[in-house]
Amino acid sequence: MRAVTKLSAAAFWGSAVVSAWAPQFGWKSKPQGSPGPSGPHGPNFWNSSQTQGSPWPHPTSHPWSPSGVLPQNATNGLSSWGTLDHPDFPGWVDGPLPQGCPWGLRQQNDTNPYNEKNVPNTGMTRYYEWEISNKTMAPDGVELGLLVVNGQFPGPLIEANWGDWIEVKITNNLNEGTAMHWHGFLQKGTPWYDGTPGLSQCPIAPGKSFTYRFRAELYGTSWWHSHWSAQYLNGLSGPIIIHGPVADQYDVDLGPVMLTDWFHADYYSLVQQVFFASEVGPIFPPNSNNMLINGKNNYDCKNTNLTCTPNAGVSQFRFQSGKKHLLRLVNHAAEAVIFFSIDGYKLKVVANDFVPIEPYYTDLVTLGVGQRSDIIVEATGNSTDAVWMRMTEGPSGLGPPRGQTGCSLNDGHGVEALAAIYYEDADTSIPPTTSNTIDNSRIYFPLNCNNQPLNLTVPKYPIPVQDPDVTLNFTMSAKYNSTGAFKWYMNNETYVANYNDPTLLEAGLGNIDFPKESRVFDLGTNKTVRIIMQSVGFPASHPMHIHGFNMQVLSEGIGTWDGVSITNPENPQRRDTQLVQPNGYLVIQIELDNWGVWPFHCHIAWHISEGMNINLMVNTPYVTNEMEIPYVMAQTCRDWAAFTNTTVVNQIDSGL
Ligand SMILES: *[C@@H]1O[C@H](CO)[C@@H](O)[C@H](O)[C@H]1NC(C)=O
Ligand SMILES: *[C@@H]1O[C@H](CO)[C@@H](O)[C@H](O)[C@H]1NC(C)=O
Ligand SMILES: *[C@@H]1O[C@H](CO)[C@@H](O)[C@H](O)[C@H]1NC(C)=O
Ligand SMILES: *[C@@H]1O[C@H](CO)[C@@H](O)[C@H](O)[C@H]1NC(C)=O
Ligand SMILES: *[C@@H]1O[C@H](CO)[C@@H](O)[C@H](O)[C@H]1NC(C)=O
Ligand SMILES: *[C@@H]1O[C@H](CO)[C@@H](O)[C@H](O)[C@H]1NC(C)=O
Ligand SMILES: *[C@@H]1O[C@H](CO)[C@@H](O)[C@H](O)[C@H]1NC(C)=O
Ligand SMILES: *[C@@H]1O[C@H](CO)[C@@H](O)[C@H](O)[C@H]1NC(C)=O
Ligand SMILES: *[C@@H]1O[C@H](CO)[C@@H](O)[C@H](O)[C@H]1NC(C)=O
Ligand SMILES: *[C@@H]1O[C@H](CO)[C@@H](O)[C@H](O)[C@H]1NC(C)=O
Ligand SMILES: *[C@@H]1O[C@H](CO)[C@@H](O)[C@H](O)[C@H]1NC(C)=O
Ligand SMILES: *[C@@H]1O[C@H](CO)[C@@H](O)[C@H](O)[C@H]1NC(C)=O
Ligand SMILES: [Cu+2]
Repeated sequence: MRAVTKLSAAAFWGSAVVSAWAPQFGWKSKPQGSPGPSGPHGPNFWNSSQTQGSPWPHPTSHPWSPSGVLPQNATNGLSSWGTLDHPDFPGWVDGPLPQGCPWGLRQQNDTNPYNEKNVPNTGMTRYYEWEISNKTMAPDGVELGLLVVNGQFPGPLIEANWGDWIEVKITNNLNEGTAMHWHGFLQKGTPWYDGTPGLSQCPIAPGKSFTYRFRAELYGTSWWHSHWSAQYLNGLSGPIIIHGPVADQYDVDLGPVMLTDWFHADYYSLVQQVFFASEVGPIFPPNSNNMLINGKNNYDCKNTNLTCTPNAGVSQFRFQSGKKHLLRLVNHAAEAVIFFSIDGYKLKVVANDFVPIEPYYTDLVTLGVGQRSDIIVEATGNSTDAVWMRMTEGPSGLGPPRGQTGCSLNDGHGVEALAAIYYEDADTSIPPTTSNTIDNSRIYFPLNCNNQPLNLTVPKYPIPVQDPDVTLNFTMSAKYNSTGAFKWYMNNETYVANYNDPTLLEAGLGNIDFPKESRVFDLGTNKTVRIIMQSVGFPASHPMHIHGFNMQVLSEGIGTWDGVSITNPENPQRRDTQLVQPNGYLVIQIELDNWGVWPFHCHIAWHISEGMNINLMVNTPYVTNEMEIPYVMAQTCRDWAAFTNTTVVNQIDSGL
């Protein structure tokens, strides 16, 4: 255990954050401009007047092309994401069917997908075979050992129609465990295929295979990722498209636009840093080094000692003039709140997570980790136009000592990723020349570390708020534990998984007397739960993600809930991930129509590592007496037990 200096919140956050907080909370702030602790980045790295005019890419002595100097297999392995060759997507997989399309006459606004009887019975299964391995790649020119599926980064697409079954056989060729989560899927009747190691299954042991089988009960855009520790941030994530009814016309489906922060380090050493960091060292918090769109970006090689090639290449997309393009935005980051825009263009938001909404226009989409937005963009330019797609996490939340702070942590070198959008007659050998149309003040901490206002987001299929059967209150807080590791707590307790003894499988055996670090909340036969969350002390925003459900988002804001206000009570926003604002509150409600044991956790990789998770046990009599767990789950545990008989697993974090 490394020794650390324990610091007050004010010292930890530095003067800038304290100043930012002073107005709301009356904290004593140091005067602006007083010398702060010297962080890992130089002073003034984020200064709006300088940054807005900064040349792109970083100045180099030779001309560059968006397609870059590295071949695709060096940056992204066997993936074709981010290249102009990448195909557009059809309205659904397979040709025309008797009723025209696989979901018949069902529309977004007249079919309740949470009632299984309404989900189309397509009779189809989509099969995938995946091999997970360890490959050296350089997504932004910096060489790194990536953990990837079938040699691809970002990982392979899962594509299916609403109502299809999906079967993914995974072979683990890493030297450690893994488990794959299908983000946003309800897993009704299949909770053991949810992919949470120590919770819904034993990890897949090295050299072993495991087959997930689950149904596409909802439709839209999502992603899959490893749920073993922070493994996914080294490459184990990829997009999911479930085709379903379209209410808002578009002409071309450009497919997934995967957005992430990027670290030039292996996840294990980053998690070590997370536990023992302080802003004044000796160990600093993991600051992201860069950002990627569909797994690509450039990097200024002078900032690293790792093997690095400048101008590796940025992602490229095609626009057809006059047409409407669907873009499926996914935040697959470890930590970043992501701000997305296209220079000078209006973005029509038509879905958040797996929930189609009444469309609204914006010029800036904000996504917390795990969130998705489907947007439609009309190509209003002329046929030779080229335009930048732009994505940033803004300035670092821990500095600089002077100047503005943002919602995420970074070293200040690669806080933005661009991708080139070319119209049909554009010269694709030269970069676009458009400039940012978003004012920097719109991405600053703390007022912007949140999703679009709830009143903008109205689901197409209305579900009113009911009086809940039970209400749970949680306080979210952070502190060092008694042995000096920084942890997140929900009501003063922190979560730890036992890889060898998954909670769901124990519950299936009727054993529900769990240790407190399993954080199981037995909801019995309650039909609805309201959860009130209050974040205190340490001002971070949290993308809270529920497995097995969409949640109604009743209210959110900075400060404390008044106990009554609900936004759009006749039809509140629903989704599977929602940001809690720094020192804010979030009130959600869930209809408990899905038996199982379901985690509800912060999706920031560090915070879930640090234990920010609770588990809801739903329909306990069914889970303990009637649930029939497939035999294969026990085999996975035997394989894991055999592996851990001979290998000591160094479980550094909560496990998830
Ligand atoms: C990339 O592809 C080229 C040509 O097919 C091949 O020569 C090269 O070895 C590949 N590089 C990697 C890193 O796989
Ligand atoms: C659903 O949307 C369609 C097309 O906008 C509209 O014609 C129909 O009336 C709507 N149905 C319901 C139940 O709102
Ligand atoms: C990946 O490969 C490197 C080099 O062989 C090894 O040190 C590392 O432990 C491997 N990681 C995993 C997760 O298999
Ligand atoms: C590279 O290594 C040198 C020598 O160890 C060190 O002084 C320098 O700070 C390093 N540069 C970066 C960008 O890490
Ligand atoms: C497109 O823009 C270019 C440059 O402004 C102009 O020269 C050209 O005439 C335009 N083409 C069309 C079809 O409007
Ligand atoms: C930002 O840069 C401008 C011009 O370079 C300078 O005048 C100003 O003081 C800087 N602001 C901060 C906060 O450093
Ligand atoms: C929506 O909420 C925002 C902030 O919460 C508020 O500023 C705005 O006035 C609201 N708009 C409507 C139409 O109620
Ligand atoms: C504190 O957290 C660290 C890191 O997860 C863990 O190894 C250690 O056991 C914890 N200490 C206590 C007393 O729980
Ligand atoms: C958590 O600990 C604080 C401080 O000891 C205490 O005031 C609070 O009541 C505790 N909360 C719960 C839910 O136990
Ligand atoms: C509802 O949930 C609460 C809180 O976990 C529990 O105490 C209660 O027994 C449950 N009620 C039923 C009917 O299961
Ligand atoms: C939960 O919080 C709400 C509002 O913050 C409060 O009215 C209620 O009494 C709390 N309930 C419990 C059980 O603590
Ligand atoms: C683990 O080792 C013990 C003692 O050597 C042995 O009895 C047991 O069968 C082993 N378990 C597995 C799953 O290999
Ligand atoms: Cu969090």
